[in-house]
Amino acid sequence: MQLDDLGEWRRTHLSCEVKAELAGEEVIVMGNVTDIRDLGGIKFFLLRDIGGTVQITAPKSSVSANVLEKIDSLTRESVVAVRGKITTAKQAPRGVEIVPLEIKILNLAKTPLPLDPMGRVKADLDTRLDARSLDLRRPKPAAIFKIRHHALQSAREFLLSRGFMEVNTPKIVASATESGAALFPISYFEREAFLSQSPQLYKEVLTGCFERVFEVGPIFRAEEHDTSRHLNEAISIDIEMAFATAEDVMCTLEDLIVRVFSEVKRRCAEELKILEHELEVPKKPFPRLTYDEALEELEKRGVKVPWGKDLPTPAERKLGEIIGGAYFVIDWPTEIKPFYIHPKKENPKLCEAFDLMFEGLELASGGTRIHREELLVKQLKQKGLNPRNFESHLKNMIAVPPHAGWGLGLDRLTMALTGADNIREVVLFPRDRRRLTP
Ligand code: AMO
Repeated sequence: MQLDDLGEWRRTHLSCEVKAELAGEEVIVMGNVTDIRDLGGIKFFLLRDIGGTVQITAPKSSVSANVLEKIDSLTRESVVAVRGKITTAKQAPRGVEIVPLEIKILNLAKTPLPLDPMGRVKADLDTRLDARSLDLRRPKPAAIFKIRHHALQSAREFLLSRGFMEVNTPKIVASATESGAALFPISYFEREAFLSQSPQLYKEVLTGCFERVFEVGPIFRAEEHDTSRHLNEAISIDIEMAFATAEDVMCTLEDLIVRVFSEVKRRCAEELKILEHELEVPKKPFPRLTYDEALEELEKRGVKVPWGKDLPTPAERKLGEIIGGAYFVIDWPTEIKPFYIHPKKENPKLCEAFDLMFEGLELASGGTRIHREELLVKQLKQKGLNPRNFESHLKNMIAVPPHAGWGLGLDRLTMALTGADNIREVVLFPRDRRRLTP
């Protein structure tokens, strides 16, 4: 069939702007065809655009043969432009419909569709991710990404209001920063390079120039595990702040979390309703639990974690059940935190690191950093790392002020905001052990 071009046509109204008060007006709407019905004497379809849906009603007695022919050839999700008259109609959604004078078919969807775009027929996550462009037209996934957008926007607004400057650091790097996570090697001309695990070292150096910086960017982790909370490419909101300690940046993080939760609750009430998710804004101050206290609480409930080990996922979940909501775990053993974290003065076995947890899910981690070269070199050696591999970084740590910061996973934050139980639900095109497309 011959498809139409946009030509001179431009949209005059979004579906949500088509209102009963405008009855009699001629409009042009554009969007996707959802439901199509033929009741003999009358044909209907619903047109969906970014503003919602509007009913297009074609009584056989009053529309042209060409319009009827075009409606007959429509398939669900095809893209159309409709020029027509607004008419009031009691039986139509919102009491209003458009009677078409002319229809352009701009693209025709092939049938059968790999998914039901209305979301009435359930589909498994893999099928949905394979047809993600269709999946994202469904109400629930669409609601998740609107919430994610508003979360990121309000986080940005918050950081800007606190005097942070947004920066971009390289994602092609020469060495590791996060000892626990493996690197993805890439070939970089005649050398080997890696995808960045974190903007850590760059953001630290930048405190010496701009004092308060933040970055929203991808982090790459070559972790093999297949879990509902890890991806191989994630987005992190990183901050670094001069003349500050872990406690200072924990307060910044608390304020940011409260702001983001409140803003999402205010701006996304409709999306939260679609997701049937009751969002509770955490109260400040968030509880601060030392690593030792966390271990004690767990042991009381029969979960034993040997001192000096990271909390495994089941222990994190248990702790989430005990404490609930948002809380910090502070004063971690130095040996399990990265080399750049400052050991505690009074007890160097512990360090000034923290994790922000939300109901058993780690949302962020951070701490006070080492800003003096001698201690940094000592700490690298103690961790079994070769200071020579960090030469260019050490050279750039020129008279850097005392500083602290954190990295907050945007994907995990979105899980907390939407109630999603799998990180893949909140990432447009997730990258995991098995998935490299679409
Ligand atoms: P960390 O490695 O804890 O710390 O990462 C910070 C936050 O990023 C998110 N995150 C992930 N999300 C999904 N999949 C993953 N594989 C993944 N890895 C990390 C988590 C985590 O809390 N440089 C430090 C931060 C700092 O100290 O400033 C760092 O990268 O939400």
